Amino acid sequence: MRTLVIGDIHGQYEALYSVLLKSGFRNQEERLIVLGDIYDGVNPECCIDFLFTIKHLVCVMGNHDQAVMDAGIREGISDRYISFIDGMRPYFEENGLLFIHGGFDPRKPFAMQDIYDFNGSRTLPHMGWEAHQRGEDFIVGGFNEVYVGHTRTQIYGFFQPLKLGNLWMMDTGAAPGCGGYLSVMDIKTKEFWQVKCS
Ligand SMILES: [Mn+2]
Repeated sequence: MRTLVIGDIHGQYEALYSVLLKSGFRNQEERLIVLGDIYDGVNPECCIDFLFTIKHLVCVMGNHDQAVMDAGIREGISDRYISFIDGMRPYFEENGLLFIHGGFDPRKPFAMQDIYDFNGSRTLPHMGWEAHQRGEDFIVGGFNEVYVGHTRTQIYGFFQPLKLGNLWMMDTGAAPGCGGYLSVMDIKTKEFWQVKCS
């Protein structure tokens, strides 16, 4: 059974549907890990309805999803979407792999950091990119691999999932107006599929 990881969806329902189709994802057998920022953009509720059809689904909370929970704008949003967002995890860890929306600060104890660090931090990509610039391999301690969204690969000039040591950046700019792609990747083989977003 494959496990695929997908970057920030930002309400891009057509891209979500298309990229999973492209990847050959089987929604009753295979697993999808979503890195957050689902409830945003034009069609967030269609995205969630579609995600409900996936049997093995893991979602981590993005800052945009968190904002829905925080801002009191939950009025007018159906209960099933609210409980979906409410059920998103701060992060997901399995077999030495960490899936988290923003990241965390590796210079501070993991246990001292909260949901706002997990979904708002850009420290890991920044440290990873600086190490890359120095020609060094960036290794996030304590994990075999770390997958983040939130910080777009475009800021470093890339339009594909970006590997910086054991850090994988998966947000390739699907948000409306970013002119990037929604990307999904097989966590084992690192094969990935993309759909252009507008
Ligand atoms: Mn984000």
